[in-house]
Amino acid sequence: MKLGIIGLEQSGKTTVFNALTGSDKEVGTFGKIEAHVAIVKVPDERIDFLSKLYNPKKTAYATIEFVDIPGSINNTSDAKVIAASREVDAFVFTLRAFTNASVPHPLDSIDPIRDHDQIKLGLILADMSIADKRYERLNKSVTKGAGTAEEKLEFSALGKIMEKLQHEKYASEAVLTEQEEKAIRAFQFLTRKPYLSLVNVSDNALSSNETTELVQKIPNSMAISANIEMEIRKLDEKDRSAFLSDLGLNEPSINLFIRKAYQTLGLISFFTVGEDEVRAWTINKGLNAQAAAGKIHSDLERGFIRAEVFSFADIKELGSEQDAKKAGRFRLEGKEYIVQDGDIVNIKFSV
Ligand SMILES: Nc1nc2c(ncn2[C@@H]2O[C@H](COP(=O)(O)OP(=O)(O)O)[C@@H](O)[C@H]2O)c(=O)[nH]1
Ligand SMILES: [Mg+2]
Repeated sequence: MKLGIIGLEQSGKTTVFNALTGSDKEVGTFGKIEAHVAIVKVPDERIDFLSKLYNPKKTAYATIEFVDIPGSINNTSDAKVIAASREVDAFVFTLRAFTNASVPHPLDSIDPIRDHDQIKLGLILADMSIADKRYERLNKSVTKGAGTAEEKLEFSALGKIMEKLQHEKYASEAVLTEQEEKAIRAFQFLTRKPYLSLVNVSDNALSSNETTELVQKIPNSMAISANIEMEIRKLDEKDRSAFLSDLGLNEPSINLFIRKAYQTLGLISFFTVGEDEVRAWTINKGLNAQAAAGKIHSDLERGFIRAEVFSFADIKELGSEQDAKKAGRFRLEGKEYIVQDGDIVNIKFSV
């Protein structure tokens, strides 16, 4: 899973990147075009618990790759910025709400809703330029009865997408058949990618009424103070808890953000456990047991027999696999079983 951090210049993208990844990249580098990339562990208390219980040689958390995409996404986006944006699976929009007299805003005023619209417009324009060109070319062949079956699918899909984009709507609103979806996948339309917004507020505005109202107006958003989060990330464990409780927080907002990202992207985690390894696996919600087994290894998918399943909640409540079994909380599931968030899975297979 690759998440691209995008937004206007000086909105705090690099600060957010540092907070998320524990990096120490220079901030305030207006106009520098260099993307930063880092892979981070997804904090998960369930893995902490299982690791203590099984005491394995190795503990592996799920990971997310973050890309700090510099420059602005707006009506004059740089081609490099757009190209980098096509490569990610989903977006984090960084919206500036913090005031800081020494940091100029490219549009000279603080207005996160306007900035959200700017980003949206930038993404729509980038998609339009691609869709438009291809649509016009296909229009010449397909409407004359020429063109392959594949091109006809592409043409009908692009027609539906253009219709949305022209009305300043996202391509994701176009309802496509599975085949149409396949036919246009290679275009990597920006406005078909999921996204969520971080409203970057001043240090003292995290829980103000104004912030609460703002977050309600912006879809899929939450407030953070990127500056504070970056500082929190730098502290060691002990100082961190003290600092957080001073701020009246239970945990860094960044953890909350990652859970929200999972929700927005429709992702869940299942676990494999044992003496060798306790590990989290990330899958799309709705995947069946056989397909999920394939995430671990293709042999497990090919030779799938059954899945032995506990729920994390049962193991936590009852303390061990034996006790969960005694309580009748052990399940044998077939290949069509839809894997649930928090399932602890052991795949039986034969190849
Ligand atoms: N006061 C305040 N300043 C911030 C915050 N986040 C970023 N900044 C400042 O805004 C400037 C631009 O930040 P940067 O992360 O480089 O923005 P980018 O251009 O979007 O990557 C830097 O001087 C940061 O220190 C914040 O939460 N509060
Ligand atoms: Mg930057």
